[in-house]
Amino acid sequence: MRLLAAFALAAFAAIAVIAASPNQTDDPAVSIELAFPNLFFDQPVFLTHAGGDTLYVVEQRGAIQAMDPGTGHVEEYLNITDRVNHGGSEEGLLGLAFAPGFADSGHLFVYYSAALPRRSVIARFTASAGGRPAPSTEMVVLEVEQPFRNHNGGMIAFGPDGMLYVGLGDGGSGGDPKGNGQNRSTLLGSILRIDVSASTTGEPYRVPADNPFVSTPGARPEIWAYGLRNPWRFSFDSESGALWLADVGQNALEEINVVVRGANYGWNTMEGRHCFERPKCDQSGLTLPVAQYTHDFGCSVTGGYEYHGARAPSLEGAYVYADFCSGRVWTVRADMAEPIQIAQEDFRVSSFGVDVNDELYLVSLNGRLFRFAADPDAPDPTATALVTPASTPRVSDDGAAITLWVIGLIVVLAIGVLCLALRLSFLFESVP
Ligand SMILES: [Ca+2]
Repeated sequence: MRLLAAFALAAFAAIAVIAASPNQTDDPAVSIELAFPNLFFDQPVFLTHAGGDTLYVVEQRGAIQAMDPGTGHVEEYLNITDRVNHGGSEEGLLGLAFAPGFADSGHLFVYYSAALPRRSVIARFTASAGGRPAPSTEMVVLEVEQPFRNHNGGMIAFGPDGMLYVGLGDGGSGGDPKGNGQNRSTLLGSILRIDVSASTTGEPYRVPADNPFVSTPGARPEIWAYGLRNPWRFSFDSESGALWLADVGQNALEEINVVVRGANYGWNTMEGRHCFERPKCDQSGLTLPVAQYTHDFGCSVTGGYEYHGARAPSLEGAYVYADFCSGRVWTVRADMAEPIQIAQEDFRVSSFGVDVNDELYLVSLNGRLFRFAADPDAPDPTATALVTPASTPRVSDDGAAITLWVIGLIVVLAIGVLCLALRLSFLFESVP
């Protein structure tokens, strides 16, 4: 009887050990932390780098702050509040892209809203060697008149091909009343692709000869892709070159798209994968989003980046994006599996941005910068080999499981030996 109780106890101990072993699931175990607890910015809407460690934070009112992430030292890099119109909540200084040859040329490009007339401006500034760009170095590259104050787009980025890509919304109001999304004779509602490598005042940009609509009658040759409502952030994957784009929806659906040359992303024939304001529509020739979510989960998508940082190895290769209103953060992978929610934050994600090492930051409109908390299982970021494929099992979890099993086995054996010793002592005591 006593032996039976001992084995029952041993079995219970073994079950307890199994229950305590780490949960082996595919859910990315990530958390998000404040990156620079002492730093506040004034309505930041973007973050980028210029090929070095310095982070450049774009403030919507019309300023760019340069920050040393090692010391936290911040100084104003450029201030063009005198020409930026921040009248509407979606207007302001919205985009920044350093030229591929910035170290030599000192060229950086910005996207901002201007007034009288209401328009979007893409302009070049030139920094002095190792210094800052003077506001007087501005050279306007492109101006696009804006009929309304909302849906300005605002992202600019250089592709792996060295061309400058520009995101423009449908011109605003609601529902695209002028039909700009499907109209290729306007630059609105499109991603543009222009060559600014040899910009001069007389010829501020060139249209690349391999743009998709250079021979299409009535179409603007700058257009690379169209049918967009309000592309709020796009990015090129630093490894594959894929162009990921988030398109803000009207009243129902938010979209993630992978943009390819010449494609029509559907607005305002469709919102997401559904016909817009009508039960049926002609979907021929339209490219549907690779992911979408309804307004049960948020209200305005903020596009991010395909993750190649060191702090959250389980996210390697996943495209990270968020909702501005709900604070939900998701990932979706290029193999088009369903998105996974990885976090829900209580701040408004105005943008994402990456540093020179491809580490990802979340930019909060309330002035703070966030990032993924360092994974304790991640390789030492100072080591040379940083690649941890997402499919690789986390070694320390397996190690912990094995350790717990060994401890469990030792407990069971010890109890067994104890019982045997007690049983034997009874036998010896009963001998006269
Ligand atoms: Ca669409």
